[in-house]
Order: sequence, then structure tokens, then C-alpha cells
Amino acid sequence: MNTEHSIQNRPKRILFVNPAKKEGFYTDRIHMGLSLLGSILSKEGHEVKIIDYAYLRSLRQCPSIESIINDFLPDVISVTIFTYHYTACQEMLDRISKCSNAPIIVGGPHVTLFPQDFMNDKRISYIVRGEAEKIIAETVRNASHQLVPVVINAPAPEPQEIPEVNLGIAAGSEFLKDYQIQLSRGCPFTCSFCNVKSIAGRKVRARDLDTCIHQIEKALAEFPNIESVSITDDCPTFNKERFKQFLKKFASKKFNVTLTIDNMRADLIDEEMLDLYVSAGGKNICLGVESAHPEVFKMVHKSESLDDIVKAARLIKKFNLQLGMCFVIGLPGDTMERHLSSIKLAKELKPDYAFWNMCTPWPGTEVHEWFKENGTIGDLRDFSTLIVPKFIFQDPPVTSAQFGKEDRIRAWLMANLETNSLLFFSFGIRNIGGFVSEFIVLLRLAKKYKLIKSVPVYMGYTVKRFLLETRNYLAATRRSKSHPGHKQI
Ligand code: B12
Ligand code: SF4
Repeated sequence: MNTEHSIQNRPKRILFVNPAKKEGFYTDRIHMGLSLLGSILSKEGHEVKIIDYAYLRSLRQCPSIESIINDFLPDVISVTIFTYHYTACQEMLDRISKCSNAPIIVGGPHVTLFPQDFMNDKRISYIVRGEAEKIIAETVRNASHQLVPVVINAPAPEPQEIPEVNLGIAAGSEFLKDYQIQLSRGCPFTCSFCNVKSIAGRKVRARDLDTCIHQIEKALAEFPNIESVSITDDCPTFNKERFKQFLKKFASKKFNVTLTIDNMRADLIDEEMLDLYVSAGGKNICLGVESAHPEVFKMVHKSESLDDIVKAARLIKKFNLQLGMCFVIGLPGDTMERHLSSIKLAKELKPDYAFWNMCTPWPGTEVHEWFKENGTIGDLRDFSTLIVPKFIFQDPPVTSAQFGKEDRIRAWLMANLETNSLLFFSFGIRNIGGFVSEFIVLLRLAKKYKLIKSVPVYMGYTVKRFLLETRNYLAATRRSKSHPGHKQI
């Protein structure tokens, strides 16, 4: 064995980082991609640490990256990049490159969609596009400083090549309450606004269900604070019978956790499935509606009908499940007037929570092409409607002659005020001060956008949510007193 070869094969210390926007962005889940890639590297004998600031923020424990690097002394640093965290990611890369000489690898959805952002970046040695399971071990093994970043187009793994996550290597994992798993990757549909085909592909890669159940079982045994299991597939019900099989297997294990599914298509739900979902501990279902205006809806090419959505929403309510509804404001063909149809539908179907996203023209989507021809496209970097900005608006990333910037902002504000929006959810007993100051900002904005009449509707939802959050908070406090292992934030 020559020296170079043996140096390459020595175990290394690998640090994975998920930067997070400064405020408002947190999640109670540990980044799945990093815990998968970390798992592969741990099995290869490397020492791996994950610092997921989006997760750590939820624990209110955010050690500085400098202190982490000084303690861990990584040989390789891998950073995941999201478009909505773009500036925070750039700042993080600056701080990392100032305090460490380790080669830096970047990957994640933003890198897959916008690799050009890093092509001339002297801080970066490797740019990895796509799912990195098949190339991470070799990339880390050979990692060295590069004058110009090397671009690696990672081939997507087959389902059996997707490993089990290793959550133990993530800081704060002992407090983990939500376990995510993908039963499949990819989605065969072609909704006009969706970039999943560029990220996970149109071909569905279905994982072995028994393997998934076994992984869930192991994780629940290892992390006793887990209270919910989230299925984060792009299209979990692409094969209804298979999904029902999963629910049966999950229910038979009597895990004593709740089951959550981030997104479901209305046309792929039926009574038997909901019955099984409830027996498996399912509590909520969020439907993608996008727009309730027939013309706008037609242009989304969802391959389902508005009628499917109405029927599915009623069925979800019939099973006493929480109903979520996800809308996109300002899609091709949309106008302020047409947007009112979406608000009307949300009021009719009374979801327990609604998401109102601004139309975002991801490269490679039909929406992007439409706005190139029929409107204007702004910068997507740092843009996010849902969690930040609360009442501080970023410019909508697209406009058209029929639906201009100010109208889009008004539409967003109106929808969030008049429906049971999740945007304003973090009140509860812990945050009364925050609520009062936000309310003052809200009143000013409502006045500016001539929406004062919508404020009482919003107050109705807020009082309900306040009571619900306070009740949950008190219940959690009681639980944590009887189980001191739980972290109380
Ligand atoms: C589950 C999920 C969530 C969950 C949990 C997110 C989390 N922290 O884990 C929740 C519901 C909280 C969520 C919220 C949001 N999400 Co989300 N979410 C997803 C979803 C559906 C699955 C994520 C996942 O686990 N993928 C599977 C794993 C394996 O992929 P991965 O983590 O990206 O990692 C792989 C590769 O990207 C790559 N890789 C990743 N990082 C790195 C780093 C290196 C160094 C290397 C080499 C490789 C590499 O290799 C990994 C293994 O294959 C994706 C869609 C998708 N298909 O990915 C959207 C997605 C990630 N979300 C997205 C968005 C926009 C959001 C929100 C901003 C929505 C909003 N408007 O608020 C919020 C922000 C959340 C926050 N607080 O930070 C976008 C991101 C787009 C972008 N360009 O950045 C996606 C891609 C959806 C989409 N189609 O646009 N999300
Ligand atoms: S069904 Fe969902 S994941 Fe599939 S293309 Fe449509 S929006 Fe994207």
C-alpha cells in the first residue's frame, strides 16, 4: 500500500452543517439528508458530527460554529444549502473558511438547482448536485483543497441503496421528538410549480416497507422522547395499496406515537386508507389545493379535480382528522379577483390550518417558463413565504400585469387574516409580548392594505389558537414533570 493510499483511507472527522436563517426558522426534525450521509460515513469508520441549526434553534441551543470547529477539528466540512437560507449559508461558509482549513463540500436542494452560485467560489472544494448517497464516501475519502470547485453530479441511489439514518451523530438528538422517514423518493406527477422532478425525479423509488418499519422501531427504542413519526415522501400515496400496506404494518406495531404525513394528493385518498391511517395513529392530513379558481387550477396540471379536493377534505373531516390545506398565491393566470375563490373555498371547508405560499418560479418548472413570457421573475434566494417574514414582506418573486406586487402582498395578507392560517401560530402563553407587538404591526398593515374588516376574523382564529397552544403547553409541562428526561424549552 503506498503512503498516499493509506492517508486517503484513514478515518476522518467529518462535520455536517445545516445553517438556518436567523429568526423564525426552526424545525423539530433533524435534517434527513445529513443524517443519511452521516450514517454512510460512520459505517466507513469516520467520526461524524451533525450541527443542524434549524433543529438546534428549536431546542434553543445554538453553539457557535467557531466553537464547534475548535472542539471537533474536522478534516472535512459539508454544508447543506437551501435557497431560503441562501445568505445565512453564505455567512456560514465565510465563518467556516475563516476558522478552518478543512476542504468544504456543499450540497442540498439549492446546489442542485443553482450550482452556478458556487462555481467560482474559492472557499468551496466540491459542489455536489443531487442525492449524494452513492458518492459521499469516495468524495470524503479523496477530499483535498481544490483551486476551482469540482462539480459532482451524483447519480440517484436505488431504493435499497438508501441507508438507515444515524441520528445519534446529530447534536441535540437526545431531545428528538419527531422522527422522519421516506418510504419512497420521487413523484410521477408534473404540477406546474413543483421542482421535485429536479430534486428527487419523476421515477418513484419505493423502499422496502419491512425495512422502513424496522428502522422506525429501532429509532423509537433508541430515542424515547420521540412522539411522532413523519412520512416525508414526495408522493406517499403514489401506489394506494402499498401505502395501505404500510399503514397496516405500522398499526400492528402499536408504537404509541402519532403518525404525520406532510402532503397528500386528494385523488389518492379513500375511506379505507383514512380508516387505516387513524388506526395507525394518524392525526392530520394536509392537501395541496394550490388555487380554487377553475382556470388557474386547470393550468397547474395537477391531474386531479377541484371536486376531488372537496370530497377528500370532507372525508378527512368525517374521520375527525385535522385538515390542512396548502395554497399557492399568484400562479399563472391568477388575479386578485380569482384569488378570492381560494379564500372562499378555505372558508367553506374550514381547515384546521392553511398554508398560503407565494408562487415561486423554480428553474425547470412550467411556472418559470410562463413568467419568463408573461411577467417578471425576481431573485428567489432568501425568499420564503411561510415561516418568515410574518408581517414583514419580502418582494413576491414573480409578478404579472394582471397580478402586480402590491396586489400579491394584499392577497397574501387577506388570505392569512381570513382563514385559519398557520403563519401566526407561535403565540400561546409563552409569547404574549411577541403577539402584542406583532398585532400592532398587523393593524398598521391592515390599514395600509384596506383590510381592517378582516382583523376581527383573524382575532377569532387567534383566540382559539391561543387557548389551544396554552392547553398544549400546560399538558407538555405536566408531562415533562412526570418524565424528567424530556427537555422543556
Ligand atoms: C420534509 C421536508 C420539510 C420538513 C422538514 C425539513 C427538515 N429540516 O428536515 C418541514 C415540513 C419542516 C419543511 C419545511 C420547509 N421546507 Co421543506 N421539504 C421537505 C421535503 C419534502 C423532504 C426533505 C427530505 O428529507 N428529503 C430527502 C433527503 C434525503 O434529501 P435532502 O435532505 O435534500 O438530502 C439529500 C440531497 O439534497 C443531498 N444533500 C443534502 N445536503 C447535502 C450536503 C452535502 C455536503 C452533500 C454532499 C449532499 C447533500 O444528499 C442528500 C441525500 O440524498 C423536501 C422535498 C424533497 N424532495 O427533498 C422539501 C424541501 C426541502 N423544502 C423546501 C422548503 C422551501 C421548505 C420551507 C421553506 C417551506 C416554507 N415555505 O416554509 C420550510 C423551511 C423549514 C425550516 N424551518 O428550515 C424546499 C427547499 C427548496 C430549496 N431550493 O431550498 C424543498 C426542496 C421542497 C421543494 N420541492 O421546493 N420541509
Ligand atoms: S403531486 Fe406534489 S410532489 Fe408531485 S409534482 Fe405535484 S406538487 Fe410536486
